Amino acid sequence: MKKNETICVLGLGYIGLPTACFLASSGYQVIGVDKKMEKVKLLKKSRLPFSEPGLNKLFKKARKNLEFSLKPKPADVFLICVPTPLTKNKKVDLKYVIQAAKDISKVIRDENLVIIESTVPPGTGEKIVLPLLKGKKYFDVYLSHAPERAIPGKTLLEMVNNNRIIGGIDEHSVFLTKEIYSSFVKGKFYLTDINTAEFVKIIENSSRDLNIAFANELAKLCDGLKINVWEARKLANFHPRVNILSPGAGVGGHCLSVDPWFLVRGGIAGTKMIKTSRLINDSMPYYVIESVSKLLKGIKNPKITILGVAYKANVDDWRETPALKVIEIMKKNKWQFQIHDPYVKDFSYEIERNFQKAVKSSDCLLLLTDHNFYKQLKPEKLKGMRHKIIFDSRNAIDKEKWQKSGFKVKILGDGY
Ligand code: SAJ
Repeated sequence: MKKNETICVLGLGYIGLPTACFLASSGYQVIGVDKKMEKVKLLKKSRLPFSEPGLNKLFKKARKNLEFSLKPKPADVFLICVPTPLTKNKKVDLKYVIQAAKDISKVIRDENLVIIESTVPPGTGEKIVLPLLKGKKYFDVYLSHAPERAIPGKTLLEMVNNNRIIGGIDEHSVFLTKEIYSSFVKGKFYLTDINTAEFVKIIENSSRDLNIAFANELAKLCDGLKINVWEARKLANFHPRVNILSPGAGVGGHCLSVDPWFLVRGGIAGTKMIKTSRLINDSMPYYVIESVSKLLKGIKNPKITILGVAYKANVDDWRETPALKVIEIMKKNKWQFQIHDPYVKDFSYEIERNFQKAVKSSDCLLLLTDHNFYKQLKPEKLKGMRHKIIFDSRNAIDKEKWQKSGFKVKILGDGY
């Protein structure tokens, strides 16, 4: 594939847009496609729809080889980076992938390459996407899956340095795909068939979800045993073959809380362990609220200040954030609440940016996301709270320091 050839990237989200930028800055002509008119308008004006470290600079470098459109145009390569959400019944909803394949089929030509980056259940490429691309036409289509492993907050760095799996419907599909990613990826490439690549992506995320579920189970266990899970975990992790992850208010983001479900009803055996892990992680908002209730005993019409609604530290992404479940339960309990987050924009609820205003007349701070901003708080400087109580679901604060400032402090899993 020569660098002056054209690549059409469908879906300009957290993965699609940086990938389009990397390809354009490596010399490919890139057409970025998104169904959202607002996003396309913004990008045409050279403005970014979300923030990610380094993206501004990369976008500027890539801009001369980048154009934006609402529909795919004829190209040499098509990259599908659209979301794969869950239905209400926790089944994969492939409507965006299917629509992308249909849109591509209108402009595809003989010997074009289609790469699926979206996370999809095994078999999707071969059984669903390929027939849609070919339709009734008899020509050659190359098709592969090249799952992305970059982590939000470090997307650009990891897109370049992570090792990559590429699986294709045939060897030539794999060969062409590797050539394209080689233009900016410094990590190693591991090559396989398309079904295996689809499966590998999902088991990576399921494995992390499973390990977080274990940590969450330990946190719940420790609360009855007067053992601090954070200390216990630290000590256990000194073992050379143990790596226990961190408990928290739940697992958010568009990957870990979604992808494992793609496997739950799969195969002959089904997957009890993966499903149980999902249920444990989804139970954490309830557990957090139960613990906060104990702290609020005797306080009528409590007012809570939520600290952090991003799905994880130091990002503005709130997709599938467990904070939404926490808020839903608080509303059922008829608790009043205010929300503070230094990063998140356009949330489902109002966010108070001014920290002092957000804590004013509050009875309890509920730390859900361990943004650095909260780690650096000085408890002695907090003014105007009605009761000085804090629940920290991420072990972000120094318990002793806050206690010295008169706070009643509970850290998730601290044994009490
Ligand atoms: N979390 C914990 N405890 C931990 C680690 C994470 O509760 O010890 C929570 C976070 O707070 C967050 C959620 O899990 O709510 C997910 O965060 P994350 O940082 O573990 O992962 P993501 O969703 O940002 O990115 C994952 C990554 N997958 C793996 O590490 C196996 C990333 O490499 C993938 O590219 C990404 O999913 C994706 O797009 O699939």
